[in-house]
Amino acid sequence: MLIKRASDIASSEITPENLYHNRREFIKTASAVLGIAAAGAILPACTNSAVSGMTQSKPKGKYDTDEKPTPYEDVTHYNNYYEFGIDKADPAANSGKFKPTPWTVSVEGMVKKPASYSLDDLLKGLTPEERLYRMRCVEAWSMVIPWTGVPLAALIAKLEPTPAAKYVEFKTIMRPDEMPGQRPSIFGSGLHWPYTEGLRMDEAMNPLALLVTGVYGKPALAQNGAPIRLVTPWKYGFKGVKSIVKIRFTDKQPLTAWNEAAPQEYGFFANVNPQVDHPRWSQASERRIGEFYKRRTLMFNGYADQVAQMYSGMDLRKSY
Ligand SMILES: Nc1nc2c(c(=O)[nH]1)N[C@H]1C(S)=C(S)[C@@H](COP(=O)(O)O)O[C@H]1N2
Ligand SMILES: [Mo]
Repeated sequence: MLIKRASDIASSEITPENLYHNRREFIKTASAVLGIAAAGAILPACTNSAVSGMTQSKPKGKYDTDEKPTPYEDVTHYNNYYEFGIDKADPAANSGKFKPTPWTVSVEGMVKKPASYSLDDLLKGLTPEERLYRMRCVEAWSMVIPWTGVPLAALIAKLEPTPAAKYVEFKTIMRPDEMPGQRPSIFGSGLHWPYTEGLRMDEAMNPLALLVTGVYGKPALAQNGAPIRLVTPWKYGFKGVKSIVKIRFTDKQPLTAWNEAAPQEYGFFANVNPQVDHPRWSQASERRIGEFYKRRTLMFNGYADQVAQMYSGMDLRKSY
């Protein structure tokens, strides 16, 4: 079921000229894996591969899935992180100069403890929780990733937003010297930097919202968003903003990077919803990385019991 037709979107709005150098590879990959004719538009893409790797041996967390983790090699070599380039291999290949330490996070806006925190100070007193989450990316590929991190709710409780705060906004670091994708270039991604994401306060307080510092029990690598990134497993992958340096509490819905770049395609909520298609492809099924047959996509990525009540009374076709 289409909520918006592809023809409603002027391709000039969503397809920066400069993306064409990668268009052939995009089309090859997208049409091979999805069976569609990719239109050369920008996609917040993840990718597909079948490489064997480590298995998970951590104690089971409260919300862990029983599904088999995606190999470490895939989790760390097939990434989406446009600051390092728009190909899936770019983040691993181009992040060698990136330094995740020292790290400072600025907490701003409607909050009782605004300050510039070192990462250690920011996370001081919070309980690390190890969980295995399924992450679903927007173009019907999915991975199962054993993340390590702290619940976002615990950090928010510690920072004490004021009652006026209705949303929390996150921003990625600006470091054009270390992040080639942030430099002015005809090969740019079409996104405006810094990468921005946001959650409504109740979403941010949901126990599934995680600030990730590790992957497979090791510190997260640059390509996975080191030293700290967001993971919201009931939402599409692009909500998971990487290398966060700014957390701002606000009463207005933040303008997020993908929503700004292609509003008809990427909404603020981005909840996984098999009934609401992306304008250019179905979101009813997905291909787990390393698997051949597609699976039926579950409402809220299988986490409806934990998150559905937050959206009761909302029209999820409009609030996509
Ligand atoms: N700063 C920043 N964060 C980002 C992105 C990005 O380009 N820049 N890509 C998003 C998208 S589209 C996805 S699918 C996930 C991918 O996370 P992973 O590479 O750890 O699987 O990161 C998200 N976070
Ligand atoms: Mo994505």
